[in-house]
Amino acid sequence: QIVEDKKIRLKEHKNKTSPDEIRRMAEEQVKIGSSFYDALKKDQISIIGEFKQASPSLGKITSKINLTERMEEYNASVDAISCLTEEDHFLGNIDYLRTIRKQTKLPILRKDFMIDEYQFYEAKAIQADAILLIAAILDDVMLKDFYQLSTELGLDALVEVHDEREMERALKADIKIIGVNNRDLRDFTIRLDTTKRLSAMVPGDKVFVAESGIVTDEDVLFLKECHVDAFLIGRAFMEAEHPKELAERWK
Ligand code: IGP
Repeated sequence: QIVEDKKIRLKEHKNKTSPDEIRRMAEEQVKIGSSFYDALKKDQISIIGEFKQASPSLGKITSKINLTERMEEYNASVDAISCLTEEDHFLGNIDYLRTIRKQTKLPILRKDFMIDEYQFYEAKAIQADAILLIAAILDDVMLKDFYQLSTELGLDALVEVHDEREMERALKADIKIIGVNNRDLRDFTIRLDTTKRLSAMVPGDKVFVAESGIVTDEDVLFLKECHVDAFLIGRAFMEAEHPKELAERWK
């Protein structure tokens, strides 16, 4: 359903800004954000702080701080930003990413359901540094083509997998940044054990990201033992009055 709604939104976006126009806008951009890949590929653990206002599993999230306050905290404590731009199920918008861009030089990941080339040019046009590719909604040809297009545009790609089969596909496609989503997108159940299980398959030269359901100190300790390079944290930071305190403690 999310993908079906995305197709309708895509038409709206194309009507507002034509594919030719968006390509032109993409070409005109000068890079502001630093490298997403470099931000995660460090000796110590990295943290990606997310901005999302709702999700199908959590419903509407009420934040105690506004976006500017959030960005001040993130700028002082995390290594990269993830911004939801999906409109119908996560209440995201590309305008949030534009706003965030004005408030940070940290690399920004455009978190969305990427199903069409247009969205990659759009990501570049709004000055994102990276995009998300969800293995579960892309076949091998799309995964390869979208990965190549991202590289051509100078966007890093975080490829999200959820099981062994998807991990195999990501490894075969020679993806550099692999994320394990601990949330099952079919029934929204969280199992941090998913990261542990799949970590055994990941060669050391990859950037390995654990996503979703990271809320407590115990969660962080558990995942550190799985040798992840980075955490992606949404809800826990969105609900915290001071996400900076959590980020500093979890480093
Ligand atoms: C963040 P959480 O449980 O910390 O709020 O999760 C992030 O992993 C989640 O938002 C997410 C997501 C996605 C959202 C992971 N994969 C794909 C949209 C699309």
